[in-house]
Amino acid sequence: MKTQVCIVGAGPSGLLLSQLLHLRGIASVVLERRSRAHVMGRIRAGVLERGMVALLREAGVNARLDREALVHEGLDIAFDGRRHRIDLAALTGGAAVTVYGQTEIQRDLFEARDATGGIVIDEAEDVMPHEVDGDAPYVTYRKYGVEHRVDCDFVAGCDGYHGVCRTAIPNQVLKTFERVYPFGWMGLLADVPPVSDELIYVNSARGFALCSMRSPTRSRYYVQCPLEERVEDWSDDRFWTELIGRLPADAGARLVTGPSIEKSIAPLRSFVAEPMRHGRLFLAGDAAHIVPPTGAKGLNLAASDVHFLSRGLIAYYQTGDDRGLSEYSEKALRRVWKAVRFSWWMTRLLHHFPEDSPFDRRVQAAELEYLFTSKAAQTALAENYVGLPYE
Ligand code: FAS
Ligand code: PHB
Repeated sequence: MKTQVCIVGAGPSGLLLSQLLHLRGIASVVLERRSRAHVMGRIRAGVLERGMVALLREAGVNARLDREALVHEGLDIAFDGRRHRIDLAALTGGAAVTVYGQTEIQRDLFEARDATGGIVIDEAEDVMPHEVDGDAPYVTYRKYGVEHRVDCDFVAGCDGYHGVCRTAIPNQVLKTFERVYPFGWMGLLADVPPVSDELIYVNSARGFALCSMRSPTRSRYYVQCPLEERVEDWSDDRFWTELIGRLPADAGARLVTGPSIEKSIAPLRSFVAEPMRHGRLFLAGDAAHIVPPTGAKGLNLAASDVHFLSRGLIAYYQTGDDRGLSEYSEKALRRVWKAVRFSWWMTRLLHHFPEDSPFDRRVQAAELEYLFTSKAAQTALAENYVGLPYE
């Protein structure tokens, strides 16, 4: 099989890139290791930056989002029995965030690719990029026991943190930067009305909690938990009790509980791989970077990578201009590191770090007090949360 861009991974990065390229007449093949049902079964992000929404609109997959998504102009930070609303819109000249689940984005993108004749091959085993530092890269895979080869001009590694494409960059070229956090997030999804109209981020004496949502009838909650916790040890009742114990009293009193649809524990890490390009291989999304979900940046960084990469590929194929491709890694990483910093800062601000000294805890309390009382501090949080420009 021959194509122009072989995309490894059918997560949001891979499918969005494939759809954007298709709309500009550029052919791609998407190779996905798991089944489509498995990909659709993942519960992940829920908050979209304005840049992500614009890109989904450019990809022509915004119809359901426009009907069903919620627009939030603020969020609450709660600490020490106090709750402060960060007025995102007022502090950023009218910007807001959009609440729409990653699962729905995956559904919309799969449907768009199917409707436009996209080639998305799932359950592709042992996908492996070859000769990415030459002029004729190719990707091999096996399906139903039959070996296949995709010859292409470029390979897009959209295969997430545990993917294979990053390993195609030689060790002497690849530099990685990592911080692993000493706790995880236990998330619960339930068909109950959200406790509040907007998100509530909580730093409580018992640890971090987050009240989020997917719709007016479906809520998403998280509590910080030790890394050694096992989700099977947490009944729904135990989760709800722990969550109520961390929420401000008024929110706890209003919380509507119910049976979980999904419950899982995600570890938290910050990770960046440089460069995001090697020869004719380009990394995008979680394949190149991971952030703790505190700042709601993971999925949104995948969007800005796809924005830069799709423009570089479109310019190359339409005019022969390869500057976008040459500048891709540097441009993407400039925005990645700002989001990595912000996600680290939000995580540091709102979680209990077991190794913290009394001094550290006083500094954290002072940082929250400063945030509650300083418009400059709130503006800094707001402009990062709604999303820094794609520049
Ligand atoms: P993805 O990991 O989504 O997709 C990569 C795809 O490549 C997968 O479908 C995988 O099966 C496939 N793949 C892997 N190896 C392959 C191989 N060798 N061959 C072929 N295919 C291969 N972000 C937020 O903003 N907020 C959140 O609350 C949040 N929660 C998260 C919870 C969890 C448990 C995880 C893991 C991530 C969470 N994220 C969150 C981040 C998440 O949304 C990612 O940023 C987003 O999925 C990135 O999309 P992709 O880059 O497409 O990577
Ligand atoms: C979510 O709704 O899943 C969500 C929202 C905000 C975050 C992380 C996760 O920071």
